[in-house]
Amino acid sequence: MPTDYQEVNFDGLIGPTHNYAGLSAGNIASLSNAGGTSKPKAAALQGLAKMKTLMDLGLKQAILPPQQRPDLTFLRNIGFTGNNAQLLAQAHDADPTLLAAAWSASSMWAANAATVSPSPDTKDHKVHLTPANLVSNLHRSREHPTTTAALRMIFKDPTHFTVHDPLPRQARFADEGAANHVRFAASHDQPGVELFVYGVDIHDPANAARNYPSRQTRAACQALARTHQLDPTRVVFARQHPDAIDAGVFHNDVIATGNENVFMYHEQAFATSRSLLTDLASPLGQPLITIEAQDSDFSLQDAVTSYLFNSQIVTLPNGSMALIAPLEATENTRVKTFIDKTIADPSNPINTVHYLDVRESMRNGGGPACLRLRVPLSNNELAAVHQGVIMTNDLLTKLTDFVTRTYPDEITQSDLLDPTLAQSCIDALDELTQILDLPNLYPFQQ
Ligand code: SUG
Repeated sequence: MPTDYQEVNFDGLIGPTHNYAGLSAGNIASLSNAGGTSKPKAAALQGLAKMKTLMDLGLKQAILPPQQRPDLTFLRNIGFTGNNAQLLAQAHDADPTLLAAAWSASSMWAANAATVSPSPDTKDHKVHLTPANLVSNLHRSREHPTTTAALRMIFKDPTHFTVHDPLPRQARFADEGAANHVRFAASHDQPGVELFVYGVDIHDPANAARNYPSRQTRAACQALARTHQLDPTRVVFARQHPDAIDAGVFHNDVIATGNENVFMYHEQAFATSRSLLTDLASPLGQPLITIEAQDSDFSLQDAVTSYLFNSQIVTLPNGSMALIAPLEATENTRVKTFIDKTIADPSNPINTVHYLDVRESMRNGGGPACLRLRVPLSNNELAAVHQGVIMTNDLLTKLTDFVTRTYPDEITQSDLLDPTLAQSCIDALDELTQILDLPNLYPFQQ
């Protein structure tokens, strides 16, 4: 099925400071693995292996760089002082979660980097990208400046791309990026219908989640639809079910996903599932192919532990679709049965499943789909992207060597006090910007 249009997956390269600090309320994996020993080298190699799997399936793959961590400027901004050893020790003594926030490698979850509207959907026919402000969590709220800088270097050509400023950095506009956004279309090159999912609406505070924070606001979704110049008749806003958030569904991509005309979700994902399907299908001009998991198939808890809905659904060059699922999905018999049934069912185009080991990321609540930002691009647009981040076998070899040489094998929470580790992580990033040809990306290079 040759086409001059494709979805390109930009995966976050897992950074050398990947660690388990329990920083994300409402993210059960993050909380339950807090204080564990992480394996940054293995983590990054798992991420690269995932990219290779997608390339080997004939798909276009690209990469987003990690952030400058530890973020010592942040620690100085909040009043810690001295040489780097003293700075880290002071932060730890005041509040270990502040120290951990400075070290977090959370930018690996590229689905939270930005929201993307491709050119068939926008009034000016440009690709619009808005970096997410991620204000709901301290450690993530530090990502947007470098994310914005990186996206502006990668999507530099103004004839094809607009990289907006992040939305106002305030709770009312809390935005977590593409993790709460699904685009449907008859095929990637056709005008789409964009679904924006939120957990909070200040004008409708009833029925909010009670146990865990809701991260995405309706106001943020509406602002994105406006700035991206979307046709209002082809935009749908839906609210997450509060019970889902309270079961650990901190982003919609933990409970629902879609690709082209396929929509896979759990029946308890949304506050209004039934009308949602009609709302999406009518502007699309054709019914969606729905794959609904009912509570009798498996529970919200099963969805959260297995991360099935954080699979990527990808369109293969032959037009069929594949599910790129986390290995954890095989460990729950109810979920595995559901996958087997879905693959065997001729009424949907998903014919194959690939189970990937991204366990290091999964232990912080990030599955295959969290690790990537989808950017549907025409061949012309793809040619205008900064080519240093487009994955090739040569770049994969270079990055594998780079990670193997420069990343620590393990990090425990006490390692976050080590100024030598801090320096070696930052030195590694200097080399990375040469490999990706992104000079002066990081604050320490300016
Ligand atoms: O924001 N975990 C991330 C996981 C993000 C997953 N992304 C998507 N679902 N798209 C988060 O909660 C944990 C960090 C720690 O605890 O060390 C963390 O930030």
